[in-house]
Amino acid sequence: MTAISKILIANRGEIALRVLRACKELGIATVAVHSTADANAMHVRLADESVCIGPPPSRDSYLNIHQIVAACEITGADAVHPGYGFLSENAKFADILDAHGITFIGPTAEHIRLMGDKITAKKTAVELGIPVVPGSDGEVLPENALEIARQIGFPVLIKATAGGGGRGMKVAKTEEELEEAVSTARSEALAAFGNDAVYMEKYLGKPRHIEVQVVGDGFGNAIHLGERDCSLQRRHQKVWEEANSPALNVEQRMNIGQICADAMKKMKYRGAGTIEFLYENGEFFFIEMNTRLQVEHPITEAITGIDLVHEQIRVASGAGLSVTQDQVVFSGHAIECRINAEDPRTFVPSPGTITHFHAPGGLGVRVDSGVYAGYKIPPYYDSLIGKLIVHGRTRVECMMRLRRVLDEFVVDGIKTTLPLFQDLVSNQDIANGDYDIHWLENYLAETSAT
Ligand code: MV4
Repeated sequence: MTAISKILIANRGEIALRVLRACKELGIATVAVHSTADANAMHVRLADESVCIGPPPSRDSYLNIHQIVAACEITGADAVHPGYGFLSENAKFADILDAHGITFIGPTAEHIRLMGDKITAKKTAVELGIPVVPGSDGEVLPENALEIARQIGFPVLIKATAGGGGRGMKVAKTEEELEEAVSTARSEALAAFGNDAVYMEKYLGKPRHIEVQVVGDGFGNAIHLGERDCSLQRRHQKVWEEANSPALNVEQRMNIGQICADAMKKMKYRGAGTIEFLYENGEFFFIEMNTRLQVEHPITEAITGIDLVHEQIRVASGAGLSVTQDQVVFSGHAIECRINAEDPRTFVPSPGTITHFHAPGGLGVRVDSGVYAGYKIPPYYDSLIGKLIVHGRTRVECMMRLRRVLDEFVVDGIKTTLPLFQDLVSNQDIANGDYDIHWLENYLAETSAT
């Protein structure tokens, strides 16, 4: 056991507040770090101490490992919570903290590396008994591409091994399209990641994106906390997430959950993780694993009552999980809407000053946000300004509550994605839970004013 008494939060915005809240509840002191652009941010005001770590560009502040380590040394922080994004899946950062005797609140550097390389991640998934998308056995070279594609069967998808989040993917529908798809994917991968290695998969046409939440203690105990359906996305940015998935029944949930928990036990995974699947015609296909807390984690918290950040801090200190699988009780349905400072139709960022802000309340409502009336949103960072999480005993009750809550929410002075959710909550396909990963982009195209 390594007792944690002071946590430095290497992040900003709503997730920095989210982590601060967990630390306070656990009686752990907090250090905020911030760029010069974030001196007035809420996470800085709420933390016990704060350190300015550099100018606005992320690479000079929130991604600057040396500045963050220095901030730990100055304040005596004995652990770092990275939140999501920034350094949360940076194995070198985990190694450097380790070398300084500072606890990284996350998995081992080795597990971050393993899952960061998508070919290795997929091979590991196979070894651990997780179902994967049919595809190449490792890297595909241009000279072997046709033979491999014929074995898999068209259409195929070329993916960058260093990729993730949809960057560097190319579909080849026919043999004629293959050569160009492979060469474009390779050059895009090289430009984006400095690594031109690609692999090949059967292309799934209309899948849902369903991900399973896991937590492990690093000693061979691990549990699953059910799934989240994140199919409603635009350009690989999730917009609306729900737990449970409208597509699954209890048996399917417990089945895939158990497969994931068993896999995490085998690898002695430590920390919170998300195993991403494509789901089509009743089958799950592993695509990636994220070795961090995710933006949409609160919907899992809503249906299980388990605080994921508490669990992350516990397992980082060696204290083990607070619950066994048998003690996990799934209750009701939760939906998260991501409130972005963006035009609700074009998604063009809309930074500026928030003139009025009123967060909704009432039973089953949670708002995680780092903004307030009078706050000026800086233009340097991503446009997520808050998350609305609504819980109900059933999906129908959750949707009814969401409709009421959206009417109450006021954010003036900037454009936000709130009007989009007003539309979605009244849509028949959404009411039926009848959507896949392409639904939202098609909807936006069909309902555009022009
Ligand atoms: C796929 C796929 C279809 N078939 N793989 C995109 C992000 C990356 N994590 C994996 N992605 C996809 N992989 C096969 N074999 C379609 C996607 C995909 C997607 C996946 C999840 C959520 C949204 C998506 C949007 C477009 C494409």
